[in-house]
Amino acid sequence: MLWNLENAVSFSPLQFDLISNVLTIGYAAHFAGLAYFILSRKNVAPRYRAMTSMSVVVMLSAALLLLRLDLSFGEAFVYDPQTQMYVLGEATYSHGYRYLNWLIDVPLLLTQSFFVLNIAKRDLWGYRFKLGGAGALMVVLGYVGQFYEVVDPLGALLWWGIAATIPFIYFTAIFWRLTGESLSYLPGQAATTMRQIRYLFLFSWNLYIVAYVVPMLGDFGQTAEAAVTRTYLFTIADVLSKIIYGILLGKVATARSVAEGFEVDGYEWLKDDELKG
Ligand code: RET
Repeated sequence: MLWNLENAVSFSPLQFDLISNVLTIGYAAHFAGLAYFILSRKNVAPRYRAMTSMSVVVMLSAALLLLRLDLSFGEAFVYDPQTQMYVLGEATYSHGYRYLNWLIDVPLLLTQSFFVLNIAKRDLWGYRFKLGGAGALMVVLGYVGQFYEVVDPLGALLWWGIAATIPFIYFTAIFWRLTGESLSYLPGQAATTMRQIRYLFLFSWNLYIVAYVVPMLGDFGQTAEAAVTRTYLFTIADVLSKIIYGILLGKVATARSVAEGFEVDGYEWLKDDELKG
């Protein structure tokens, strides 16, 4: 059947709770992130506020879609007292909601960084188009592939995965170059944070690939344990690539704002940068 791994296995109460709990943490964290980004808007100069707005949009779409995912999990599986397991009831569960969330968030996350980088105005739309387009293409290919995770995990899933890797490498190379160039012109603290963002980006975005290949891992790949494992990996990747990434980009924007003479309460210490930078 073309459906997700979860539907092909049954869960012990512990496994059911582990998945349901981490899905709950997932959307709760994004709602918390939503509050944080709304409240911290004032910590950046007006020219960087569109970047914070993008974090707000990312948080809201992720929180709602992850909530939908959590509800879908709860609806799909029912407790069977006979076997003492959670088994598929009248509905099925779809991991696909994740990918639909990525379709919104991936292009936003990739182009959001442009606000704190110095990119010539005439190049801006070109980069938006390349990164946003390649990001969306990667998600669509991955989305199609994930339908094959039960019928043909190593064949079809792998091929869609390889296809998705091409746009992934393309936009990662551009992102790496643009953010790398920024290390020479960003003021002290902003450059330090940008260095962290680059490695966070590499780590967290690659974690999605690790989660994606879990169903391919031989016998283990098709078990309830594998379903638990990949849900945790996806959630960790979500928190790192959206919430922590957004917080760090905000730090870069605050450091730039202060270096440019904008007064931010509580961040006066960043002013030293101006002298160094
Ligand atoms: C897939 C398929 C296998 C190949 C590659 C993939 C990459 C996925 C990535 C997803 C990032 C998602 C983010 C979501 C935020 O909401 C599709 C798993 C390369 C990098 C950042």
